[in-house]
Amino acid sequence: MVVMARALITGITGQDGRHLAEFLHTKGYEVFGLVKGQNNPKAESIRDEFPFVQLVPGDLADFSSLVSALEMSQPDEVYNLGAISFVAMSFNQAELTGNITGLGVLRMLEAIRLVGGARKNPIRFYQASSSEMFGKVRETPQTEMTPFHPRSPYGVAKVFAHDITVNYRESYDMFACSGILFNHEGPRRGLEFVTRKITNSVARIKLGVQSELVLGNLEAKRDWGYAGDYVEAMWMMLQQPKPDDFVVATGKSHSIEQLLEVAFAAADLKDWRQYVRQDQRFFRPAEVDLLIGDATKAKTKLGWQPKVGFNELIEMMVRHDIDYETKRAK
Ligand code: GDR
Repeated sequence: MVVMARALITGITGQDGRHLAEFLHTKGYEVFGLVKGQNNPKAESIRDEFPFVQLVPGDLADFSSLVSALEMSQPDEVYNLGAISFVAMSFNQAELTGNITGLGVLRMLEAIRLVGGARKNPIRFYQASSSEMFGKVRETPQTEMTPFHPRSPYGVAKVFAHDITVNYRESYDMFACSGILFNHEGPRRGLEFVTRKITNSVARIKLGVQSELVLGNLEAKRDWGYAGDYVEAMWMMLQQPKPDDFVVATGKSHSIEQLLEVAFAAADLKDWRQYVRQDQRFFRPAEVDLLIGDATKAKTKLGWQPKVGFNELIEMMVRHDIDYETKRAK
């Protein structure tokens, strides 16, 4: 009898949770997804889109719910993608961000120690670490060895989460890995993030239902890759003989202005400047100016490579948003 591997994903309703659930399903996994709240509309959409996912109730703010979720799903692998993930929001809801994005990881590690301790095969744990931990960067490009200097409550919480994951690996010999993922995008990205905000607005401007696009800092530079490529790296990390941390990035950086250039051109709209206005309300109290990752370790040890380039990614998102907005207008 073939025994299917079992995976529990927190953050299943987010962009990465959806990509990872799909990916693990194609690999033959039994996929469980942690969902919080009562009558959660996002959980409903997971039921509709991914009927193979078994939803398990629980919340990263509630330790005993995590213990129950682990007992119920009996996972071989846990992917912790759940977080307050919007950097701008973390400035207004700093305590909540610390509790979910930071302490939530400690609760999950403790729950795994408690439930997984008696198992023959230890539960393998993946933590979604972030390039936001590098913040005011100490060196360029950033590697696994670059010191952290976070610039937001989100970044600070992710540093705690990263360090506690390393600490549990070293203290309790847990199979715990962190993927330090740089920005990763795609049509499933939430509308609050700058790539999707831009590609969706481009689509709406093209269709004549929006006239301007209001943004914050246009000078920030990010290393943007495709989310579908990045979830494969998460899985690869948990298949290694030993747990470790890996940077996952494309090694190429672009400014928001370059992003605007490519996105407007993808819809045959000339001169993005005539549509874009800047407003103080979208600037952050502290900014991360430049991120560019060096994924040499992931390439050599995991055999991972990004497949989708920057222009291709943005063009894919604009195409998707034109279809999406056309259907919505009907
Ligand atoms: P980021 O992503 O903060 O890098 O974190 P986001 O897309 O929100 O911002 C990228 C850059 O764009 C600038 N910007 C704006 N951003 C938004 N959202 N809206 C605007 O109107 C706007 N105008 C300019 C921002 O100032 C910033 O410099 C993402 C998240 O997914 C994190 O959870 C993840 O950890 C990191 O990527 C890697």
